[in-house]
Amino acid sequence: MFSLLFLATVVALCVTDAQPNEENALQDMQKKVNDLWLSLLYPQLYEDIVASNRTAYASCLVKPSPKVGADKPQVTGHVLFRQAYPNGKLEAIFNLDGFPAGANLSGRAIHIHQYGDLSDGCDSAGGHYNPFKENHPRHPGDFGNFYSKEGKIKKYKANLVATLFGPYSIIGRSVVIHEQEDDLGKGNNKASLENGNAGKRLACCVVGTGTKNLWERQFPEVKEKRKKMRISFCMLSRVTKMP
Ligand SMILES: [Cu+2]
Ligand SMILES: [Zn+2]
Repeated sequence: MFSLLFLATVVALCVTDAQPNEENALQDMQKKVNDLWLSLLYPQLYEDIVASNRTAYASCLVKPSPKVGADKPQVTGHVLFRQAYPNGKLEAIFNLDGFPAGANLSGRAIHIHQYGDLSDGCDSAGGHYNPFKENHPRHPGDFGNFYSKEGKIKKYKANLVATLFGPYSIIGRSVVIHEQEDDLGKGNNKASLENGNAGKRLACCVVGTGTKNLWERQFPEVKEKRKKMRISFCMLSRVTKMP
């Protein structure tokens, strides 16, 4: 199987010097190579992607870490992913509940961690998923800080670096929700460059392939919130521009 993949890749590389008028043929060839890789390595995922208009979906059912005491927030919910195949950027919906009610001025870090092993709660998920041996916060699953409102986090993010496709796919890895804010590598210590000093792992889940159903159910809500925020921002900037 790998010799076939190698051959297909070599064929694709041979045509990378193509002239502009051969661009369509080149794109077609790249698409075929991508299809071949995916259909051979992940046949079920490939079938799902083709069946859902060449868009991949993944979902992660968040549960509190059993190692977190009852005095800490018991976080539940979903992290959902969508990505157009083969060149689309990853989008995500973070829909979480169980944070303390009331305004929370401090953020909570969310990351992709290396392993999908939750046998010892979220602690067995390993460190940050770091395929390119970079410092934090340049790991593909460093999603930054999230702020809860009335105990909930509802957030849509687009243009993420992590991917559902290829050798660096996050499928089978875990999402971890932390107790504290991510210092984004500015903490002046070793841990800051590894994990952002984000503290305890409150909750986590393993990313698995999914259908469009959950995404389509939850997306209108986060999209509506985004639209409202954009309108308020536009109104505010108009007010501040007034003489
Ligand atoms: Cu983390
Ligand atoms: Zn990181």
